[in-house]
Amino acid sequence: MKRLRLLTAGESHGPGLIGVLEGLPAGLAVSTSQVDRDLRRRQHGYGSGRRMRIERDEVHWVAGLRFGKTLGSPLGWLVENRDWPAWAERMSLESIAADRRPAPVTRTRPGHADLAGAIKYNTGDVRDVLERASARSTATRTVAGAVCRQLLGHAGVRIWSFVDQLGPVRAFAGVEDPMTAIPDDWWRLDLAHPSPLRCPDAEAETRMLAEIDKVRQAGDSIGGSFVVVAEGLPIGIGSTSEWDTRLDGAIAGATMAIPGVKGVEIGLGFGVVGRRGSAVHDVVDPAAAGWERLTNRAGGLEGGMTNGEPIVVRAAVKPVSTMRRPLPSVDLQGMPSPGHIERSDISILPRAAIVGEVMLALVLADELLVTFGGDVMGDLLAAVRRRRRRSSRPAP
Ligand code: EPS
Repeated sequence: MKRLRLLTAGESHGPGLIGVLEGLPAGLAVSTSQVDRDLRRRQHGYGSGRRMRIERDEVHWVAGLRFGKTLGSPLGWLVENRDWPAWAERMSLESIAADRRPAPVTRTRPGHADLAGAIKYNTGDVRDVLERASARSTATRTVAGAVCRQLLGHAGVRIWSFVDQLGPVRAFAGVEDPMTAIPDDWWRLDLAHPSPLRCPDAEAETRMLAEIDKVRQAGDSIGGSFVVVAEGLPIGIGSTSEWDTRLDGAIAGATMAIPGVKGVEIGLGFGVVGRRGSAVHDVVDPAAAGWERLTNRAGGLEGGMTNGEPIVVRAAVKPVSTMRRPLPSVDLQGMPSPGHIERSDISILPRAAIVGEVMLALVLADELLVTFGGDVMGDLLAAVRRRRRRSSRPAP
């Protein structure tokens, strides 16, 4: 990110997670209940493990706010781990006697950070690595993204997401653009009453739920994909001027940095392979009052800039690498041994999609601030309004 800086810290089974977000303008009204709502949304979903029944994530502000508004100083917060008392000895931050320390985790899980991390940090206890590699860290990212979502909301931008595939089950199979099949107010429904997997195709969702049950019985795990959408951005956010000013690059990088994500598509993504140009590019609707397109295969981005259409990002999520029936593996001595078993999730799709929303919110808030600047919210919003006026289509 170029204007915002985010630092987070916290082990999965430590006392809590902290975060600092620097670079926000002053005067942004921050709704704590909306941040807590995003934290709750990140915890919702069928296929989660027992940990999600223990945690009730909520934000505790520490810095950067006065009377509910940002001061322009760094925003700081804490999210407590309710599970901490159960781990206080095993994860003691202070030195403790060797005979009170738990046996080290020495078996490594294929697909997890275990082996590479143990070699990198020269540790004989994989727990030293897996604690920070855990997707628990996304809880504190969610606070930062939830604040950025509120900033974007003031500028008329809405971000939402849905699960579009779980294992072999694809939502809206055979529909050229699934976005055309989703009811306009689905995002509102999802905010108020999310379905178990946050999939807008009810028939596909029923089959996805059955798939999770089958996978659970087999002691296995399952991946899939989610889609994140951002609507209402002014035209021309991002720029063609250099490789690192292109907005699609920043979005892909931030989405790829979500634990478990192995692929990112914008718009048609890999769907452009094998099509002719006439079946890829989006024609401006001659009958529209603005610059709207007849299709949105570019996913809202051309030349690394927003074109006024919704940004549509799809991410491929691998199956969780902790499995009740572990794969053959090795321990840190190199001896054959099944992978380590920890309490875990079977599918993280509906929750990963919320992390997709917050990562997109972070990148878009950053780009908005880079484009329009502003020490105070009023200046930022005035600049956004000016750009919107300049982007209206001249009458014929
Ligand atoms: C995770 C394993 C599980 C998940 C965790 C990520 O935790 P535990 O080991 O305590 O059962 O629940 O995710 C969260 C705690 C969270 O808040 O998302 C892992 O190994 O990555």
